[in-house]
Amino acid sequence: MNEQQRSMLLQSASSFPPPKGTKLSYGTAGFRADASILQSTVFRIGILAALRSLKTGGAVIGLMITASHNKVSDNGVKIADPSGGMITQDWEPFADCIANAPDPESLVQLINEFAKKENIPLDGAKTATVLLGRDTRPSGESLVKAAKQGICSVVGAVATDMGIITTPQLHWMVRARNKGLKASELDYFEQLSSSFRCLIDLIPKKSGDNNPIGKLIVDCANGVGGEKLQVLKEKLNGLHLEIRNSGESGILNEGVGADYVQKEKVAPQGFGPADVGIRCASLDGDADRLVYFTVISNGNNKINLVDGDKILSLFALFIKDQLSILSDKNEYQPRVGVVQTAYANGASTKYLNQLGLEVIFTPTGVKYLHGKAEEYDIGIYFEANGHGTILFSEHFLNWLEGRKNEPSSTTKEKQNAVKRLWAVSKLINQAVGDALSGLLLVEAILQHMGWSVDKWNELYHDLPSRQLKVKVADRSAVVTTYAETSVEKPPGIQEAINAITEKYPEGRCFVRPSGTEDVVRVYAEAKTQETADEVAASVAKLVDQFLGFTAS
Ligand code: G16
Repeated sequence: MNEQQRSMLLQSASSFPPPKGTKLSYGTAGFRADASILQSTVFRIGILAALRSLKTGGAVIGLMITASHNKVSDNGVKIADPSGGMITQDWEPFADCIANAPDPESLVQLINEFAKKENIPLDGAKTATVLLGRDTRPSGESLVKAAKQGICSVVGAVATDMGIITTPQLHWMVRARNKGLKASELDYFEQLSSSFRCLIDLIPKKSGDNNPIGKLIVDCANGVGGEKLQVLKEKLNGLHLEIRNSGESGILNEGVGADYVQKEKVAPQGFGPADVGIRCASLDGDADRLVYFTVISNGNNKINLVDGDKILSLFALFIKDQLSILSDKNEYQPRVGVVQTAYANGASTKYLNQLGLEVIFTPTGVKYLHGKAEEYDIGIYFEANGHGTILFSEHFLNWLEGRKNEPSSTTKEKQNAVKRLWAVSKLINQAVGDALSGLLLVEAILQHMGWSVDKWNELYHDLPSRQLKVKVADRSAVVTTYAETSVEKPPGIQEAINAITEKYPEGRCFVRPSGTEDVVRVYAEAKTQETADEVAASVAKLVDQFLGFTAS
């Protein structure tokens, strides 16, 4: 590192002292904490983003300021790699180190050592480019400024602020920029709307039957999704859409949004008896999660939840149907893989297995699921919380392209299946789970099938489940294994969990530390709702006994 670089870093770092007495770590989806303590972390991650760009030969890197589903007073920062996916996990320890460096001198020393080890040129000969985005949190503006200062304290680095956008839009733009494709926000909307229209146009229409599945109402969590969905709505006339909780009044993620709806299994604010029988969906605060639901009549705000597992099942079924139209014994058979986590409802896994699909499990976090899904020709991944997408390999897309140009000897049905799969690959975000593109794909498939939300929900019946959060003294004391289905530490807790669950028919339960909130999560399934609640409550008590503030 030359003297100019060193003094630039030292000078700017002196304006961003780290918070005292707090140790931050790069969690499930980046750093998250109360926004008031994040200035220094975001500044330092700005530096990291610029280094990552230099390391990858000047490729565009994304930096998103968001705390997604967390409460409005929180914020966070995460990095998108040149592929548009999450930053390589190899860099997470460095992120932790620089976030916690106690003073500018030690920060610069860490950067210098890392740059040497990774052969990152810090002489200004190369340009680094970082795209910035933020969600609607009030703290976002000043955190973006901190990120820009971090980026610009690396010689030759340029920050481009994309303003308020959804997290998946930023990931999409990074991927598109690095592939030399059209990458503006307008291009994003154009790609989604044109591929959606293509799927709708391929549905054999019965006369006078324009959108047989009726209206959709979308809860936008009082976040960024409302404004963006409005843009899509204006571009699409095949979609009968009503937007609610778009943020004019109401607080981000408070009593609204995908996380609330999925965890509490109740209707979000602004929904009620008048909505019974209507298909409803919910996004989260930065529009990377999607769940569907219907309001139950006289149900005291209760809902029928159609979660990420059901979205996954619908997508898998559709893809499988299209592939079977194309299938030819002597031809290439694409490998389809389905990726879930321990939160996947047992009934969904059984259903997917029955479809003949290969189901793989990873720990929680898109960074794990995405990587696994990439190993397939078509990798479909979803978390039960509504975070997921479908990935298509280059190899598969090339094959599809070849089929597109096949002579007219192939049947119309086959030609249409090719066009449908091609349109899905354009519609569904290839960089990360995206509630807006996921929603359009769900709507297109339901219209294609002529299915109501109830018919879709009947694909299988969820095993009753319950999720709880437990506040503990130190959540990092919980260490899990086997894709988070078993606890290694503290010793003895897994045996105690087993002793509880084996008392209940079809009982299953696991605990894991959250990577986005300061809690330990408990998930339980059992034959009835009552027993699932019982298992969850007993295990939550156990977690408190082992790890709670009063535990010795
Ligand atoms: C993030 C991750 C998801 C994960 C969720 C909850 O979602 O992207 O993969 O499922 O956090 O993680 P945890 O249980 O560790 O708190 P989001 O929507 O908050 O970005």
